[in-house]
Amino acid sequence: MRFDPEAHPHRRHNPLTDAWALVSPHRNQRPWQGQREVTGGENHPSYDTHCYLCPTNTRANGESNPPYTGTFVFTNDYAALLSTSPGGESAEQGFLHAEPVQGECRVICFSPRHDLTLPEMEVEQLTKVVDVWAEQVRELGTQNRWVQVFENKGAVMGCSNPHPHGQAWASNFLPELPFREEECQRRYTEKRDSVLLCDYLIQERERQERIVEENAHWVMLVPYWAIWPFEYLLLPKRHVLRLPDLSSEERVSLAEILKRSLIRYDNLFETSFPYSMGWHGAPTDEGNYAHWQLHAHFYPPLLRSASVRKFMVGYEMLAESQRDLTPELAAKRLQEVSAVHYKAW
Ligand code: H2U
Ligand code: ZN
Repeated sequence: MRFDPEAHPHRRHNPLTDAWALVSPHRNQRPWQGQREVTGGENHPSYDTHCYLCPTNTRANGESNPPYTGTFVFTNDYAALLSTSPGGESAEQGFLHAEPVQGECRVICFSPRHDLTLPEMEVEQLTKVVDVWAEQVRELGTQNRWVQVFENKGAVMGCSNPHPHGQAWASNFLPELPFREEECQRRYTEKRDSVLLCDYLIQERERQERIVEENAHWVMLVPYWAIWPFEYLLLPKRHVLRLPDLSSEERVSLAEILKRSLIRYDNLFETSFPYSMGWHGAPTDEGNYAHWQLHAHFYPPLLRSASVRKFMVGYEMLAESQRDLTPELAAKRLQEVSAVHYKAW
């Protein structure tokens, strides 16, 4: 019998983090009798008096939101990182090792509309979200080494409020995962004198099978090494270090590919598709980061329906990530669904 990656167990390498994932395509027909998430409650009003993100409402710290009409950014009232926290030497006693850190956390409201998720927004409004992401990276990056822009969407992902919003957490250190991406991309460039994710995109564009959306400036694909069932990797077609470096044309084109790709997510199970997404650009200190390529990750937990999710438990927690559905089949399903939102059918 000859090894066939479409049928036989194998491991795939993630060159961006130097991690491995087990793929078990032969298990695809495994029966499921586990938990079903309760969905529903998807029809929200356009304004909610009890929402702490809606315009003019009062937040936990007693402040009122302005009557904003576009995007709105404020400092997280429960910030995980503080700019005023003391610095100094690390505290080290044998195995007990702690390092002081500083930073800042902000909340980014995408629009005044309580009910309008990214895929349902007009490209023009979505471009404003892109602009605010870029602006936060530029602004917070002047004082911090890393600015993590992200969105938690859906209660399944622990999102506390359906009002569409993201966050930016800035820190004076490189967090764990960006640190690994930094090392892998740097090593690749030292060895080959080219950029890891630019070279990866060349190979994916030759093969086409994992590409879900492509336009003038961007490609959305299911990476070969994906660990979440319908994971996306979003890449610019040119070499770009950070969000603020994007031209206005590239920002509109980014809004367009985001809209189409996220509509495909929603259409997959005809539900507002939950995920955690976030941007990885070059660190924002003075170093040379020519080996970096800007990209975004989308990690959605849903697997089989609006109520059946993948859990990263057992083998994943104790050994390594594992999946049954191959990234190729996931890409195929995303390619096959409509790019017109199901609510507009
Ligand atoms: P999620 O994106 O995970 O739902 O988090 C929303 C953030 O909003 C969360 O970090 C903050 C929480 O600390 N928040 C405020 O800053 N003010 C509030 O009045 C409530 C929640
Ligand atoms: Zn709201």
